[in-house]
Amino acid sequence: PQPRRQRFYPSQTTMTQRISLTRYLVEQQRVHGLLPGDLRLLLEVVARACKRISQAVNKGDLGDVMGAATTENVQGEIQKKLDIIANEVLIEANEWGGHLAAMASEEMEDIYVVPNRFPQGEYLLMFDPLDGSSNIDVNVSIGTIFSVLKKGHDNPNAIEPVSQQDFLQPGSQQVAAGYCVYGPQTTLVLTVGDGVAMFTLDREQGSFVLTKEHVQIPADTKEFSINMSNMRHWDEPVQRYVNECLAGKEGPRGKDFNMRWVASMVADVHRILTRGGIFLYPWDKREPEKAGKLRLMYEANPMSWLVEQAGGAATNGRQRILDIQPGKLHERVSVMMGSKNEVDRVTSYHSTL
Ligand code: AHM
Ligand code: MG
Repeated sequence: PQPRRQRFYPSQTTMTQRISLTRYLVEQQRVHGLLPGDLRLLLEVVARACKRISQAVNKGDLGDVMGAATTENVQGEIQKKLDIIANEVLIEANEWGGHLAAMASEEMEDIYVVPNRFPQGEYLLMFDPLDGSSNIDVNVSIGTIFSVLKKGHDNPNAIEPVSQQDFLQPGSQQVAAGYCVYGPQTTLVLTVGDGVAMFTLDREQGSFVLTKEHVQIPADTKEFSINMSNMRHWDEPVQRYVNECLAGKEGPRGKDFNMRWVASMVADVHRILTRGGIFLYPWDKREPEKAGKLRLMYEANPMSWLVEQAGGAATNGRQRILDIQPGKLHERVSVMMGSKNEVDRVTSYHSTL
């Protein structure tokens, strides 16, 4: 493999050598040819929107941003005010730049086609504007997740107007994916297919600064992340996997495991990208027709690509998530992702049934 490029980090260099998100993206475009100009613009605009969302999140009770709205989203969940604000910020920031054909969001039933008064581009942007909404009012980390596809990837000559059908591409077709976690720090995490990079928001400068590159998830871990209160509803392979973790040193795994559950996928996956671990939100028996809780296209796919780009794995127990052909925009999926050896193990338990 090619030797990795070396970078300077703030701790080793002067402030003037810090690498901004803009510079990182320009280098990806110029040096690696990975990033068409329009895609670079798109990512800068998403980052700018995340800064605005971060500001709103930080205001908390000082702004009119806390608590429930009076509306329900397409999933039948009561929306929080911040869900709506974050959705609007992302749409307003992205609709005029000429880089997008349409957007789709957890908070909107149908796709949002770029209005006629603006030029239309070739990209499709999907997002969960504010993931982990139940944490907003208790001042715990939340985040924005996004995924970028190209319109008509399988039919570049298509001239039909953009439709939901254009979005129904497997995650392996993503051209960029990332999330922004609003925690003790605001951190933007990004992949364009050349590994995973992390950028910390410098509030004084108002810009994202590169703080980690070539992120790698260790293949082994002693930490799992799952909502244990649902244990009795899981199917047998997931019960077996978690029971073996719980059995610790004396059990078949021969080691003690730790458990963490933030109830924000963004925060849980951020921990896994930082120090390893496995995250599971499996199918369960209560609503057997539902494939899982999390949404495939704007939650599982972008997170799966980031995790794979960092050397981890992501499956639904039976199949690589990125290979799933979506049938509808708000499709749900069972999720197991993180340290490769653990994901491989729980996936293998599904095939031995
Ligand atoms: P949301 O998109 O409505 O916020 O729901 C998704 C969230 C994930 O971030 C998190 O992993 C999960 O739901 C938490 O679920 P639970 O309430 O079962 O702990
Ligand atoms: Mg969500």
